[in-house]
Parts: sequence; structure tokens; C-alpha cells
Amino acid sequence: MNDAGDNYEEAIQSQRERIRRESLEELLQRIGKEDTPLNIAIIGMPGCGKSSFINTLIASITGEWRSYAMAGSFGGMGEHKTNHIAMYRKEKYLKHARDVEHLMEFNFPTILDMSGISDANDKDTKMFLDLVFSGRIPENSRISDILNHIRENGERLNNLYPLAESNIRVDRIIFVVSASNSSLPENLMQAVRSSSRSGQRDIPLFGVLTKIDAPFTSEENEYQEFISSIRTHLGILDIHLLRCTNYCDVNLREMNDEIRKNIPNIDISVLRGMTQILDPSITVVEYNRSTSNQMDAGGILVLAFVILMISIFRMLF
Ligand SMILES: Nc1nc2c(ncn2[C@@H]2O[C@H](COP(=O)(O)OP(=O)(O)OP(=O)(O)O)[C@@H](O)[C@H]2O)c(=O)[nH]1
Ligand SMILES: [Mg+2]
Repeated sequence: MNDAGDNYEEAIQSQRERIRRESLEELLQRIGKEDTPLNIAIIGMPGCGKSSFINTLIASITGEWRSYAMAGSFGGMGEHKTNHIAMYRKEKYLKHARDVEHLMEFNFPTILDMSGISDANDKDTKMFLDLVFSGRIPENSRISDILNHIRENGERLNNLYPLAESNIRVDRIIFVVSASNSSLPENLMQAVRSSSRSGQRDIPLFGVLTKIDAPFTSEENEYQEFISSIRTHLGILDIHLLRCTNYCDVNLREMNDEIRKNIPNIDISVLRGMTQILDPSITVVEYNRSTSNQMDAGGILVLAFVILMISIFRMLF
């Protein structure tokens, strides 16, 4: 390339790098420094790019890609790359960042990775999701063991996975969908959506669309319909569907191994999307357990009053 071409390319690169830094700064401002990390559960079908997304998110924060969550594929041989519940706390994933001391001050989330779940909306799937969302599954549990426990123990599950103060309860759910597959896991989306709102807590749900570098179609209309279908099934706003390409086989080779410089375009999409998802003003609704009891007590009082009035009326007339 000639000098003019080189200069142009350099100018574009430095502009992208500047936008990357601004996007990270915006994320830091948004999450703040309060000392209560959010717990985020990453859910989706096998191979949709959950673990790659976690590595991409961490790379976009630290500026350097590393393989924290093991990603990969067995080429359709029916095996999961991730087969347990793994938790990534900021103490672990920021450890190697160049500006670790500065970053550690901020309220970065704890991220829960797990193996892909099959596309079902049955009792066992919902039971599994409820256990995950209420934080009752211990770290590093094998998913297949939990599913067996659910099948075998049914109602006795509460004894096996008790509710405790120490449970790491989920504050955000991210449902991951791959853009390279035209069929949506509608049953699983429905199960996650209803489990996010059942029980005592209403947990905010978000979407991440991975593999946008390899979409299933080149037809714009078809692609837009696909996106609007994801939003409808998850019941989310457009800004709550993060679209990205992950660091993966196809682009990791582009990174310069010696300097390990990230690809700014990948980081910018992820940082901007996460700024929306980690917004502390989006809160988990904790339902007031006593409200229904108070209503019952109120109802009984009204009933007693009515009975008393009827008795007095009868006595008088
Ligand atoms: N082209 C492309 N490939 C991707 C992208 N993200 C992930 N992949 C590839 O998709 C495959 C599966 O990625 P994983 O991150 O292991 O998927 P997973 O959802 O964690 O899979 P399980 O843990 O087995 O459920 C790997 O071969 C990745 O390299 C992406 O954005 N673009
Ligand atoms: Mg995985």
C-alpha cells in the first residue's frame, strides 16, 4: 500500500481505538463503584457462542483476549464444550488486565456460564432454570447431574438445593442466539421468559445475537424479521438486544500475537451493549411476601365487619 493509503488506514485505526476507549469509559461511568456486583446468567442453545461471548466481553474490558471460558465445537458430535456451571468473578478475570488496579474499583459483574440447554419448555427445564436463577446450584456442578436430580427427586429438590442467604442469585439474564442459525429456540425462550418472572423475583432479561459475521441469510428483510422475532419472543426492547461478532476461530488469527491488540469494532459493540445491560437503574423486582397476607387479613376484617352489621340488623328488626 502507498503512503497515503497507510496514513488513511492508521487514521481509521486510531479513531476506532479512541471510540473503544470512550465506550469503555462510558461503561465504567454507568456501572459505578458501589460494592455489589450483579450476577449475570448466560443462557442459550448448545454452541450458540455463550462461552465465546464471555471471553469477548472480558477482552473488551481488559483490552486483551484470553480463553477464560472454554469455547469450541465438536462438529455436531453431540457433546457440550461447557458441561458445568462456571462462575467468573471480576477478581479472576481482571487479574491480568494492564490497569487492574483502576478497573478493580468498578462494579463489574459476576458471570455465570453453563452448557447449552435443549429447546424445551417442560417442567424439568423450568425447574432447572428456577434453581439457577435463585442461585441454588453450587459452582462447578455438572449440569447433567442436576438434570438427573430433577428427574429423580421432583418435589424433594428443595432439600438438595436449599434456599440460603449465601445463594448467588441472578440479577440479569442474557439469552444468547446465534445469527447463523435461522431456527429460533422458541420453547426455551418461552421457558426462560416465564421463569424470569415466576417466583418472588422479576429478573430483567436481555438478548445477545452472536455470529453476525456469518448470518444464515443475506436477505435484509429475512434478517430483520429474524431480529424482530427474537425481540418478540424475549419481550425486549431493540437496545436490549446486543448484536456482536465474538472473538473466535475466524478472527483470532487477525490479532497480532505479540502485542495482543484487540479488534476495536468487536469491543465497541460489546461495550455499548453491556452499558445498557448493566445499567444499575434497571432493578430486579422483589415481591413483597407480606402483601398477600396483609390483603387476606384486611379481607377477614371486612368480612367480620359485614357479619357483625348483619347480626346487629337482625337483632334490631
Ligand atoms: N463465526 C463465528 N463463530 C463463532 C462466534 N462465536 C462463537 N463462534 C464459534 O462457535 C462455536 C461454539 O462456540 P462456544 O462459545 O463454545 O459456544 P457455547 O454456546 O459456549 O457452546 P456449549 O458450551 O457447548 O453450549 C466455536 O467454534 C466458536 O469459535 C462468532 O461470533 N462468529
Ligand atoms: Mg460453552
